[in-house]
Amino acid sequence: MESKGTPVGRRVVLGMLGLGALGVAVGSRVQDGLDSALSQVTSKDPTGLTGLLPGGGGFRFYNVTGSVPQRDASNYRLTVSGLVDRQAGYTLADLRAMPQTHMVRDVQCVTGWRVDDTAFEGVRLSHLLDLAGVRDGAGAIRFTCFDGAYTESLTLEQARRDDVLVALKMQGKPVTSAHGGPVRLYVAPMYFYKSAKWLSGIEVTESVQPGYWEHYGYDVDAWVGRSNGRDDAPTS
Ligand SMILES: Nc1nc2c(c(=O)[nH]1)N[C@H]1C(S)=C(S)[C@@H](COP(=O)(O)O)O[C@H]1N2
Ligand SMILES: [Mo]
Repeated sequence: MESKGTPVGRRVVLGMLGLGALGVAVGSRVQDGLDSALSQVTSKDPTGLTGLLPGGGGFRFYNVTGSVPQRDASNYRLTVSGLVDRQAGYTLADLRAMPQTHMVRDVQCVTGWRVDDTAFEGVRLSHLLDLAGVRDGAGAIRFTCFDGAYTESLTLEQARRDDVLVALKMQGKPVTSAHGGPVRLYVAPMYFYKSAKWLSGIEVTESVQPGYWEHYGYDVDAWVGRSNGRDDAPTS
């Protein structure tokens, strides 16, 4: 598994520089957004607080835009579109009524921090794809987010894995706004940047379209320990 001190590839360093510059540019606005998210969470659920603070629970807060977007059961929609037989727009209630899969896996950010044994629960992405009926000629999925900026992608084969979830719960409770609620993606075998927060669109496409961080040099196939300049393969 991934550990601290693993050599970091050149492209990852370039990407981290990109992240640092962005952090400087929008840092104060990000902090404002986080503060308002924190106050909302605090008023509803005091125990949610520690999980959101840098260092608290091990998670770091990431957001490429300047505020934490808010949607709830009243206005959340997840659309499934593209190369499918049946387009769909699911409410939170629709998603909650589907078969739920629970898994406990490690979270690993490509910049080095990790949170072991994190519980995720939600609908398998493969289930949504089956409901939609993927057409011949489809090869990939493009994910969009209601922050209006972040995107991600998976090959169809990756998307059909059992350990890829459209997550409604994280750490045993509904995904908080700061963690990408009400619905985020969880791609267990890949670095956490694949796990798009504030998920609002699943588009079936012909081929992979690189996501947000992938334009900054991060690998599209983001297997933990086998991408981004890291290689845990046996040496003998
Ligand atoms: N929409 C969106 N999703 C995102 C990101 C983001 O900035 N925006 N950051 C990614 C990265 S790099 C990481 S490490 C995780 C962070 O998730 P967290 O904020 O719940 O710790 O979300 C991923 N998904
Ligand atoms: Mo990350």
